[in-house]
Amino acid sequence: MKADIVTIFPDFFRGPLDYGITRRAAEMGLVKIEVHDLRQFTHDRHRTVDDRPFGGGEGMVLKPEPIFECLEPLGLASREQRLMDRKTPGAATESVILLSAQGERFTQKIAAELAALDRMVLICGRYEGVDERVAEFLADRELSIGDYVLSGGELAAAVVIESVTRLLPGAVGNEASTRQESFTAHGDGATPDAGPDSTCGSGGLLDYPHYTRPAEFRGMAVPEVLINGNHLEIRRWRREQALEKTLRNRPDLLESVELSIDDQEILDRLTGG
Ligand code: 6GU
Repeated sequence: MKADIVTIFPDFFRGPLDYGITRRAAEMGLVKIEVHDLRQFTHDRHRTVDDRPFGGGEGMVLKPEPIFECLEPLGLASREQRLMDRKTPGAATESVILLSAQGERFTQKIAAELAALDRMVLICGRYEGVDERVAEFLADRELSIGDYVLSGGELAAAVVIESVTRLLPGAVGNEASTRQESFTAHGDGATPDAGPDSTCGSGGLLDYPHYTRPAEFRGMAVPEVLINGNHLEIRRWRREQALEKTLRNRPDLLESVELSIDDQEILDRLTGG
């Protein structure tokens, strides 16, 4: 996978992508990340990347010309071609993505879609906005990483690259571990080799709690069930804990998850129903 980042803060990315999985994946050649400095595509003495909004209003808007000119030498297929290739099995796939608070919400499902691409270009929005012609005529899609305001798309680009990179085959030591964590819904095409499993994977629920040694620490004990080694009981306990945590922290996730009769029984008990 090739990942291009378009930003006015190229130095920002020296930090977050130089550690852990992303660093290892880059060293292994699984991902090649290139950062493009938007100011290098300006032509005036002040290297202007933004301007005042037509129609008036607060703040500055990123100009379209440097962004379009930055992408031109990348040798991408046309936007029309890219959108067609996305639906053609086996076609080389590229995607140009604008990161902005106005985008579609980025999820694990979209991360899995992006992990199947040959190349993604991430354009980091800035200031109060980006000239809309970028979203309309240059980018294939617009993504946001959540319902809060960031002053730029740089952190979002790092989030997207980290979550996509760890899905590339070979990037994470134990591939089963990426399959069992929170938000990995089975059977949505995100994890083609993982069969549905009501007890082992978290299947769209939040992950169950984890413990390691010591078994007792400052009077805080690890749940007895995990120490006894009864694997059936451990599986049941973890499922129950995952359901409880999801009910408490993310009840919205329960709407779109497939629950077994046992799951429903557990939930009824937890909600006193
Ligand atoms: Cl991608 N950009 C900005 N500016 N704010 C955000 C965001 C992106 N995602 C959530 N908030």
